[in-house]
Amino acid sequence: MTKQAKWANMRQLAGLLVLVAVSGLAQAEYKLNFQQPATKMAQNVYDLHVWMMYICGLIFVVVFGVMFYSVFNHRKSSGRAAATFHESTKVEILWTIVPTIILLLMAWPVTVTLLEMRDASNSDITIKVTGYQWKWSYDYLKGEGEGIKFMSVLSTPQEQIHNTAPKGEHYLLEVDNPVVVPVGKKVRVLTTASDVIHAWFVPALAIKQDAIPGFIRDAAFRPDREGTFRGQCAELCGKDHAFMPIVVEVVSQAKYTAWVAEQQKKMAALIDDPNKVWTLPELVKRGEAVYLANCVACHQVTGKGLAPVFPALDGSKIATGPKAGHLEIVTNGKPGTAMAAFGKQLSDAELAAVITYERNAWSNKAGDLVQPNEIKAARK
Ligand SMILES: [Cu+2]
Repeated sequence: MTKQAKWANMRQLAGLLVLVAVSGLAQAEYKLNFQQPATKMAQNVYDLHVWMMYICGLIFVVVFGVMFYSVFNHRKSSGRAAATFHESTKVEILWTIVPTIILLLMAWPVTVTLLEMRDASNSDITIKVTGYQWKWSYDYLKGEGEGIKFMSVLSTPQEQIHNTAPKGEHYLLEVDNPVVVPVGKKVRVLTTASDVIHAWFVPALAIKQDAIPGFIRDAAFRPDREGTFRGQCAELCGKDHAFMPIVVEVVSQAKYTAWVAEQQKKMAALIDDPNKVWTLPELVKRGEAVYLANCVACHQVTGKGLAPVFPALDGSKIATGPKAGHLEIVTNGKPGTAMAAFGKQLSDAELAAVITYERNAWSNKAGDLVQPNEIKAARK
């Protein structure tokens, strides 16, 4: 390549880079900083971040200032000869002490904040957060709202995900059932998981806590303003890691009390009469809803699955074979695969409904049904 051609190439490349940078700026509403904090702790974290940026900025300016000054003023063409000094005790002491002081200036406020963050004692409300592939469940264990329990699943429509509809404002950051907490109250969250490691991460509350199967970790926050705060799972947890967002709604005390009453009514209505004998259409209808909330991510709406990892249910040996085998795999999962043990997540009626649905949906025509009491008996 000639020198000229090389230059032309370089110019083209530079032009392209500028274009990419400018279009990026124009496209995204540029957010350079953290989310607005919603707790005192989040404010502390925010301030620490700013403090660190000042220190780093100062170091940057001083180091590069000295470097460029030296490069320019001590250049060969102005007739400077190289100095030949070494082993200066003064300099060595200085370059040990100065960084130590800088590190202390950074470490001290960080340690204070971290210690405060770890304090989850004397909470008003305790919520257990369980990560599943790929959704969250919330159990209100203590305080106002005790006993409330629900699953929180991504509510972004499939059409938006598959680009057949324009994307909404809170694309992939919206759920069917948000966590609701009252403003000004200390909330302790206990995190755990039922399959793999997840992490409960809500930036505006300054919480990022791993949810580990077999372990309970805790964190706490006291929201100081009302609002809706969004987060995501922050631990790579499998195929739909990006599809298990977190939404926390901070409301006034009065609204919270109303929400608790409403939830408790809903929970009471959800308790199925254990002696009820269900009909096939009833089970299929309920089962479809359970399927859409729990199974669709892997086995797909069409029941065709995603080969080779997620097997098809449409026409499958298990979904059209003997009931016992079907019941076993849905309730206890299949070790070593992504198939979870739904016995831990769903009620007897939900399991009966979803199994009945799978046996009678698509081209499956088993024609039989599973009653909740059969699930109950199989659980023992
Ligand atoms: Cu996850």
